[in-house]
Amino acid sequence: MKVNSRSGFTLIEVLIASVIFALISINIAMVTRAGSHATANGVMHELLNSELDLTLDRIKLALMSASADNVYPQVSAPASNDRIDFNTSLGVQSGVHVMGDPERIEWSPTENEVGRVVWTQSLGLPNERTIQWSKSIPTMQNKEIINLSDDNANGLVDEPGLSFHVQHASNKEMQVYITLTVTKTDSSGRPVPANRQVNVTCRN
Ligand SMILES: [Ca+2]
Ligand SMILES: [Ca+2]
Repeated sequence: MKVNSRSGFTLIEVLIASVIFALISINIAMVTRAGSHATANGVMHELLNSELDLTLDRIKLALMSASADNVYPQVSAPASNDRIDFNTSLGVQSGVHVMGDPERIEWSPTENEVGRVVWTQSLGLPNERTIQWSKSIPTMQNKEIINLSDDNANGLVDEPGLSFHVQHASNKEMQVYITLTVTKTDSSGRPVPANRQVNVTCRN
């Protein structure tokens, strides 16, 4: 009669099983953590692009009805400005153009390293009000530093995080170019910038 000399597991087998179990657990934890980081960063990129699009859309919409003769300052590339003042054209009454109250869109500093984009309606008047459009705008444009050079090769020198410059077309139309960088922090605490330039034609 054959007798099975083995009963249960040997110590070596138990140790090997424990090591394999530990390695599998570590791998699962790493994959899970990488997955949650990827998810968090994906959400952060969505928010970053949404804020960039929404802020640029608001600026474009405001400047679309601005009267070209009432836009200040009118600086051309490679110069730019972090503020633009304008009046919107409300229409014509008895042959005369009726202008809206003065407005301003500008970069405004905060206590942190990033600033805000704010729109001021009825500038300097008793009914003046200021509305924030974005709060994640760095001092300088992405990959740009103050050194009298165009570091990010966009035709502008030392341009701020929100910058405006104008271009006069041959048909005398005036276009305002808006260049914007928005920055958010990813799940590792690293700042991630996104930038875009759009332009809008102002009314003559
Ligand atoms: Ca530049
Ligand atoms: Ca520079």
